[in-house]
Amino acid sequence: MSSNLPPQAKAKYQEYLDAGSLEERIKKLEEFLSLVPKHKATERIVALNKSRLAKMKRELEDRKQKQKITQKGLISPFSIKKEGIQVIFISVYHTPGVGKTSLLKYLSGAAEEKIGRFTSIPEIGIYKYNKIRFQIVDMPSIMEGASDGVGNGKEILSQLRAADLLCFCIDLSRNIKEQMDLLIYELSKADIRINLPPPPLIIEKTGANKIQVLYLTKEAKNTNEIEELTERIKEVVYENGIRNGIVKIYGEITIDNVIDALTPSVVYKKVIVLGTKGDLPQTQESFNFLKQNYRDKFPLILGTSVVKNNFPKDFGEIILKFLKKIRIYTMSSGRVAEKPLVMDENPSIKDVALKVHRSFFDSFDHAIVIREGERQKRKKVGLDYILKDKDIIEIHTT
Ligand SMILES: Nc1nc2c(ncn2[C@@H]2O[C@H](COP(=O)(O)OP(=O)(O)O)[C@@H](O)[C@H]2O)c(=O)[nH]1
Ligand SMILES: [Mg+2]
Repeated sequence: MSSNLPPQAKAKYQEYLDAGSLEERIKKLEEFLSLVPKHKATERIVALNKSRLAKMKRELEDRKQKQKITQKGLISPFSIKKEGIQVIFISVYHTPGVGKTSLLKYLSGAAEEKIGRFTSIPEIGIYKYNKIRFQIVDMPSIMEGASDGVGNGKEILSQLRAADLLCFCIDLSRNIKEQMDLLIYELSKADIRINLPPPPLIIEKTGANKIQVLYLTKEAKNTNEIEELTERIKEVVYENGIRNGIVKIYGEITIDNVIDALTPSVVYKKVIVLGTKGDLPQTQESFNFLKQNYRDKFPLILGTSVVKNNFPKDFGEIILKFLKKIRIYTMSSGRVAEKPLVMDENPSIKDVALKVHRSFFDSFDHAIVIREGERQKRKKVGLDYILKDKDIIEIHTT
């Protein structure tokens, strides 16, 4: 163990070495890492131990997966069958609550009788916007230690991992920093990365008996100390039990990105912030504080009040835009479907054909695309044609 570590960190490292169960070892090593000051001299130790942590978490994940298979049939009250675009409301525990169930009722009409009462299991409602269905999930709130299991925290956090969108519901009449920081901290401990794209790299196992690092774009090469980074990457990959592999890098990355890529529990989630109870005194100041202090990490922060009926009328539109989703309307025999297909942006005709039904792709001949506002409104196109939001398409088969 390096000599430039504080004594508490060294003691914690010993506890990690002595720990028995895998869970305990993970916990101790996490605590150790939080005690290590982060600077140049400790960089290597931090990276190596984070990598060890990633490996242990992978083992734990594998074990859980096996348990899940053997425990089939046992359904937790926290598990939610996904329908449409899933949006989860989450907040910090307070009495009375921050207003999640009230928002759910406002958007979907569900769970009215639960307003003002602590909801200990998720409540679900459907919010419809221009024929698109959003499944709104009102989660029980979390408290400090949730990521360690306090107050069903593990079950709650594990549900967040499947969501398409998370909404932090922040009571504007209470301390903003306390609520935001607790949510950010517990989610980060549960390996949920907020409003970050997955890092541009993949790790592939190969036959060759070595670890190779390839920088495949100009941005990827744009790192000073590239040799040092390469060495570091090889170390952490090796530490994870990978003896032969290729690390392909497509953009600017850090060593932490590589460790995240080795940690199966890491997920990347989009989060918006909903300030609630905006009708109460002093909430305008709180809302300004929220925007000023958190806008770097949270590009979308909205103030609301169900009491004043103050909520964006185009919430569905806002969500689609934030998630970079678009709508495609299919047409058959000249009749346009009311309900759009919701797709990731820039889909090709091929993506749409496959989504509708495989047979549309197999026997595809051509498609007609109708795009409002275009000089040539109606176009005959092939499988590679890229679509835009609100395009209407008719697929013709042979
Ligand atoms: N003034 C005000 N009170 C609200 C608002 N939304 C909810 N409340 C009240 O806050 C309390 C908790 O609401 P609830 O929806 O149950 O919160 P939850 O625990 O987060 O689900 C209830 O007494 C609600 O009537 C709001 O927009 N303004
Ligand atoms: Mg509630």
